[in-house]
Amino acid sequence: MSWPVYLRRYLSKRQRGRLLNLFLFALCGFILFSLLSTNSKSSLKQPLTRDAVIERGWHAIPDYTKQRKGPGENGAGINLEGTEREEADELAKKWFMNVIASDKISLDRSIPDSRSPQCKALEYDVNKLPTVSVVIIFTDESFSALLRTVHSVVNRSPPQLLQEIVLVDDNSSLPELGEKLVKHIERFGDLVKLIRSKERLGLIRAKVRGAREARAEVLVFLDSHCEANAGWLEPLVARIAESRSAVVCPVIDSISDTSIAYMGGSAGGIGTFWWSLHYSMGGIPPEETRRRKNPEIDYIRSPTMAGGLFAANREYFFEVGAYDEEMDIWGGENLEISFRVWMCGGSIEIIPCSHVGHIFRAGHPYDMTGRKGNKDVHGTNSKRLAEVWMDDYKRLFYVHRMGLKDQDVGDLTSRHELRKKLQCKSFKWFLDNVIPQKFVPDEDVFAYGNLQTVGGLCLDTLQRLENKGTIILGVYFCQGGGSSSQAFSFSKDYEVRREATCLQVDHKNPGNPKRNALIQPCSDATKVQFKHTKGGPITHVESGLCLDVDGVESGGDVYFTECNTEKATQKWTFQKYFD
Ligand code: LR7
Ligand code: MN
Repeated sequence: MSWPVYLRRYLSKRQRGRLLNLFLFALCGFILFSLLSTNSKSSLKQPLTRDAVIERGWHAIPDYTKQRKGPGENGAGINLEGTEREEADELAKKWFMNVIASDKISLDRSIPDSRSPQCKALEYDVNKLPTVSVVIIFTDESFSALLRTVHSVVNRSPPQLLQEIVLVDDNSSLPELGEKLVKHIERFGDLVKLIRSKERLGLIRAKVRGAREARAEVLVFLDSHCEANAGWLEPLVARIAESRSAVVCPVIDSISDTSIAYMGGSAGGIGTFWWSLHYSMGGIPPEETRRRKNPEIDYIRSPTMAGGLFAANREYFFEVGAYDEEMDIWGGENLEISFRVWMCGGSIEIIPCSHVGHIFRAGHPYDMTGRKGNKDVHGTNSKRLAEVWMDDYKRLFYVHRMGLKDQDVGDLTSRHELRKKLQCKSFKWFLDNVIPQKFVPDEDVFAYGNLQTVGGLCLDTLQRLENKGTIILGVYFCQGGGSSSQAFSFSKDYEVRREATCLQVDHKNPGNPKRNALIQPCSDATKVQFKHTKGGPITHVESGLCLDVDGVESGGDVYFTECNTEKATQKWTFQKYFD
């Protein structure tokens, strides 16, 4: 190295060496310092406090102790009139919600606190709880609904807990979700991050994308049309701090799609499923009621979750397999994560003290077509989950979705490997231990399959919608294999039933020689029982009447009437009998 002449003149060689060392030392220090400071900024070890947000003039959190006035305040709905109403009705065809009403309501509106008094009385040491990344995914969401979700999270989360909100834009095309959105979220500073996807991911991959971006210890997922309620976050995080493998859901309050009114509810049920692999809700089973000492506060073990709103330890979420990223657009991932978490050693729980509102929409305001023009993303996603997680019980899914049996749904190797790596338990274990009340139509029954009488006719729901209440049964030409509208069981409780509906004799017009054969929701309290042996009559125990039919030509409805052993139309045979 050559030193400038004037330095050589005044400093000895040793002094020059010392100066060089000093300079290098300072340089290293400076580099180290800059590295550390940018790092701490991106990992946000110190969450941006609410005071800091307010101080910088970004977002003023309203004082909810003061009464607020304005449309929609205190969770009120908006009733539009005249042309505005007509316009809203027209727009609802596209949005499946009242966007005009939503736009009228403050993004910071007040909503009624839907917690029980016991929940309100709980105290949490937020400085000791882990921090949270809230991931909100959206595609072409209504601007006001999306931002009300963001504002509600900022306004109702303890600043010590909320490290960041990660917005994942799943390739929206609405202009207001472009620059206008960027400008709007500037008021939140570093608290809100926005990720844009250049290609449509679908909600499953979008959630994983957001989760990968998240930095806090706990992940919370929300749909983009929610409102977080008072004290929503603390009990979720506290439960995860207590049990790392607990995947926890708030109670989902409902926000009206027509008026945007916020309607609080209480934790009255658990998540279950249909064999068609749709989500459903059920009552809290008696064993669970016995286990929970404090019904207002204690978590509820739930076999499944609805899908959109939940929290998990971020590392655990990835350890247990995040999501199947080959699932497309919408559907199935909620049951997949539910079965998987339980079978692989974790739990799905509902936390009664945490409430979040969600706008329930009757349709999807976005294109539901998946890759390669797939018009049945729920079906193909569900087949992936059935093949990987349900063992032989997938047969019950195919009863409903025969057409999917030969459908290619892509490679499943990595998901099978995941199940092996985590040494997950069987689906039978899940049924026996997590949801023992679930009726398995071809186990614990005397007989199962279609129920045939003379002339190649089978008992049939005739596609009448049994989930809408009671329907009258009929017959149709037998469909061979397992057609869902012809699948019946003769249960060990002597009921003739389907998944959740049971055969019953119409009690109206008792004088009528032909009484309607109904199918209605089964009841544990009052079981409607029948006598039957192979090739014999289906006899209603209480009335002694027998199942009969006049034929497809005469309308096809079946009925109960006086028993007559001579009549061929009173002889019935199930497809399969078990000993
Ligand atoms: O391609 C898409 N990309 C997206 O980012 C499709 C959707 N999305 C976004 C969308 O903007 C929204 O924020 O994903 C979110 C969920 O879509 P919704 O609101 O149309 O779905 P949903 O509320 O009808 O559906 C429920 O089931 C889904 C099954 O895949 C997901 O799990 C949803 O998160 C889930 N929502 C809830 O569970 C909310 C509570 C419902 C109850 C009870
Ligand atoms: Mn939703």
